[in-house]
Amino acid sequence: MKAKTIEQAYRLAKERYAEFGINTDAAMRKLAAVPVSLHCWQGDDVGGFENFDGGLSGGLAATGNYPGKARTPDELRSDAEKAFSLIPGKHRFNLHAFYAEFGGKKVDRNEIEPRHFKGWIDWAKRLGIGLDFNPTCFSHPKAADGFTLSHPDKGIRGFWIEHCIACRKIAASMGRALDKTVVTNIWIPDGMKDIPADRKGPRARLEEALDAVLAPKISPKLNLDAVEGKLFGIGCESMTVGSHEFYLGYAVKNQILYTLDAGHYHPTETITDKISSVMPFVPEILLHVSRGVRWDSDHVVILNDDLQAIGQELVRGGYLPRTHIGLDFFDASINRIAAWVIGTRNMIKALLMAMVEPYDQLRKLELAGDYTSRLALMEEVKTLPFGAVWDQYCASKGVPVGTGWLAEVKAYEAAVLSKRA
Ligand code: RNT
Ligand code: ZN
Repeated sequence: MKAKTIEQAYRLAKERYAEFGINTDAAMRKLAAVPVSLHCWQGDDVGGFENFDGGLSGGLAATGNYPGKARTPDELRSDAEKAFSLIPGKHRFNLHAFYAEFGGKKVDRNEIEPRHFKGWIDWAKRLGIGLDFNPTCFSHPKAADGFTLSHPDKGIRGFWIEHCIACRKIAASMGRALDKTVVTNIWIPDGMKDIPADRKGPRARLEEALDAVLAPKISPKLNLDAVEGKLFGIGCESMTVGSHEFYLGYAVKNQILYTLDAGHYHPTETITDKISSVMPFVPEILLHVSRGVRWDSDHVVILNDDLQAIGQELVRGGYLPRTHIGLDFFDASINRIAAWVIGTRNMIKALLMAMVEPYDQLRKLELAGDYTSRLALMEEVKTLPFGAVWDQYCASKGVPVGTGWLAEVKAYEAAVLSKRA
């Protein structure tokens, strides 16, 4: 698109929004300060770099065999950098523990140290971005029977406790090195395929294990802890130990972060209504913005009603300062860099849409009981010239406008990805 066209369209859009009392320039400034954490695992189908032979477990599945997935940390960093260059604004990168670099040695999960992430920290420093972190409690022989922190065997439980503590310490060292707080998110796959006899025991063990994991005190300036619940996973259909009620209770009691993954609820349930419901009771939240489709909780994020509603809740409620926005999807059937770019640009778009919404007017109408006008205005807003504001935002941040980014991804695919065996 021509620079002049973008500018002219924006000028008209700006006037149109001004009629509703909206300052689009101010909205774009506000948007630029909101980071989104790109999840490393979209780049290699949740593979990691450890080479345990078991493959992906924990009820996770990345389907598809699109060529060119990252096979090494350097490839993953290069791919992520390509994605960052096509996304407006300054963002973050979210690592899982099994993306450590051991220099050919075998290091088990309970022995990982900050030095195994030096490559990632140096890279993040160079890009000027923050990192986030996750213990990897799956794809490992000691997670093969589907239990980790709630395992009935004390030794295995202890192993995963050590792993999670090691992760919190690594996160703290990342936070210190980058001078940017890291969020460490604990998700475990523990659960039962068939109807359990004992639901109480595993949850009691999980609570005790989490207490042990969180026992070492770490400055909240360096690391924040989050817990992520789930309804079910493949092979874990009848009971998930870390259910929502369990973790919400745990997060409230211990004043840690609660993670809302958009794909972790019943199919007709969204996280929209949950944000304002949990915010009074937890210090901050972490979002795993995702898209559930039937059994899968991890399709690439699109600009659908659910995503727009998440953006609206965060902006309307003034929750952005207490929200860490992370993404969580993995699609191996399309170009993986494109998946990152599409999902992240959509997340940012949804935030901008919410920032140019005439929320004050909507709320006034609502308080006055004029639901007729509220509905009329909500519908009108849907066809305001938002695209022109978004295009202007991309142009102002020096990234391709429209689908201009796609040509760059295709060129990178031809030059780099297609050369990967
Ligand atoms: C799994 C959780 C979890 C994972 C990542 C890889 O259902 O959503 O967040 O997707 O940790
Ligand atoms: Zn998640």
